[in-house]
Amino acid sequence: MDARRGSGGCSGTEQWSNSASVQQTLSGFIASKGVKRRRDDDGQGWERTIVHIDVDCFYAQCEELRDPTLRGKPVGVQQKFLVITSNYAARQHGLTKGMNVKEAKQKCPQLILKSGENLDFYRETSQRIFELLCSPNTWRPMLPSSRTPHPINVERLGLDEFFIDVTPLVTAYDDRIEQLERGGTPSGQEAAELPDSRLSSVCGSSSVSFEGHVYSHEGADPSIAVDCESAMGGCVRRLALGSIACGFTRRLLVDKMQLTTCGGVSYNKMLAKKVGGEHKPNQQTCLLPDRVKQFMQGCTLGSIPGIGFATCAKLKERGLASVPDVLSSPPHMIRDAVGHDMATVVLQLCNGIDPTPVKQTGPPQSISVENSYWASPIFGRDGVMREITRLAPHLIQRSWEHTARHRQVPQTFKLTVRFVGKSSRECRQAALPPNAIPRAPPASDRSSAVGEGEPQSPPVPGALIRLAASLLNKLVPDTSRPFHCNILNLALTNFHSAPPPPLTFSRPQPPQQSRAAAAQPPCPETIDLDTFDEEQKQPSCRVPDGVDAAWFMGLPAGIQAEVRRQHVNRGGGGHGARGGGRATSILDYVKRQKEP
Ligand code: TTP
Ligand code: MG
Repeated sequence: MDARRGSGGCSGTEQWSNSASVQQTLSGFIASKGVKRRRDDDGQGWERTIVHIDVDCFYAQCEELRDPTLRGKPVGVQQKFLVITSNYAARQHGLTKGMNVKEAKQKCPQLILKSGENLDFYRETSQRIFELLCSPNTWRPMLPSSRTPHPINVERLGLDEFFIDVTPLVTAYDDRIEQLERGGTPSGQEAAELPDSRLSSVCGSSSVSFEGHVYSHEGADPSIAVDCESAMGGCVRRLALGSIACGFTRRLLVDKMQLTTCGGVSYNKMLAKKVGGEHKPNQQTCLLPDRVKQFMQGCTLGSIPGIGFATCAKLKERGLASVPDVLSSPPHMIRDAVGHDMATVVLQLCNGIDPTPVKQTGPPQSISVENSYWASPIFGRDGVMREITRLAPHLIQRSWEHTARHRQVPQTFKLTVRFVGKSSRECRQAALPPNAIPRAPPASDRSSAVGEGEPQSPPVPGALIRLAASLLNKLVPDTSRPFHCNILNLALTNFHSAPPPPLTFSRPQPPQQSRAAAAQPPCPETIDLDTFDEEQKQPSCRVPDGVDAAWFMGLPAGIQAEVRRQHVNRGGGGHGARGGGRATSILDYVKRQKEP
């Protein structure tokens, strides 16, 4: 079986119209129109529509992206002596996540193993998915044509999971559908305005179409559907619309990134995440309110996101090992086990309630590189410093990427080690001295990431090494004490806004350039700001004629001063090249920012 085309799956070529086989049509859902708009949900939080996306065998799919000849073959990703994940071709042979290499090879002798020690490509792929999901352009085709795009919050969890709050999208559909319902069955013209022709079947009919699986409604059950819709204030229909949004998202990831995913749809994050794992790989599942109790009863406590290992252990000590155990116990017993606040969370989650919002993920708070040395721990100060020197280029590379993407620079360096024989990690941190992280070379010169192909390792400044050595001294003040450590982590934190990059300008373009080329910013020639005198660096409110004021005021003071000077030299605005050479091109460049 081709694992990529399971029931409810999506491929790059699948269209809305031919996915009928993966739909669940629950007849009678909206028969009772008089009550379907009621928003009374007994505190269950049915108002929202949340989609959870989990990339199938993420690292293995990344390896297939890197080397498409791997597709269809069994591929495992190895870290140390473990196969941390494998593609579904390999899982058919009985491989599981975290299996040791020896056993994996016994189960699947033809297994192709790729090293998963360097996470750079996985991180980059994750970031590309995230940026795709955050782009307003992504959601525009899904909105009814009369709507302007709403902000859709996307929260990243780890590298391959994403929560998407599609409520604004669903509300836009829902309002449009209601509007159409008030006017009766939509005419062909009105129906065409809805982005998916299937949505028109929602309007004025007695059924709701879902994409993918609907938990425990396989085969449809109209009577339950009617009860469910009448009691649940439109939630069923919103989730049906959410299932279509989920399918849209998953197809997009196949089309744009050649990645298959699993999707979960429900009215909160916990339920969406949990139900998404019901049908794997490359499928999606929706959980309706009427099946939440049944769904939760089947969950182990430890599998519920939000109930951690320590909480599970404390509950287990009191004989509470499952959701039914918790729900049938007096609340004071849960409070005694885990304290008041955690007991509230546990009871809510076991009842399928999760009010936590989908928080838009911002730039990372810290970046780090880490290695573990379980088989052969690092010995002594020299060993640690050798490893620091080996890892530091990776950290610098990631710092460059962070700065390029988020325009932020780190202020603090943190060194973390785990000593052999100790159960926890220890860390020390200090402010980064100037020049501890070298300035990134131009993008074209650093296209080869560390660890990929022939690496161009960033230089490691002595200032960074000296700082790491002083932090190591604080961690191990007794220089004569021998020690081993099995985890080493270097991190950069405390990001501040980066100063604007030095502006680059070009000489005037040759007249024969194409229109397309003319629209691009010209090819750079660096201006040395230090050649400007201090007086000229002072900002001024005067903006030369023909230059966009907001854009101009965002330029460094030295550039502003130089542009003004040229403007004055030209007598206040002509296009003649009076000063000649570089100075003339600055004004021309600035003016070109306004031209179409
Ligand atoms: P998962 O989403 O748990 O696993 P997966 O994406 O490989 O497989 P699927 O979702 O289809 O079940 O984890 C995402 C990635 O995280 C995974 O590809 C490899 C990495 N990972 C580890 O580094 N260590 C681990 O113990 C696990 C489980 C995953
Ligand atoms: Mg995954």
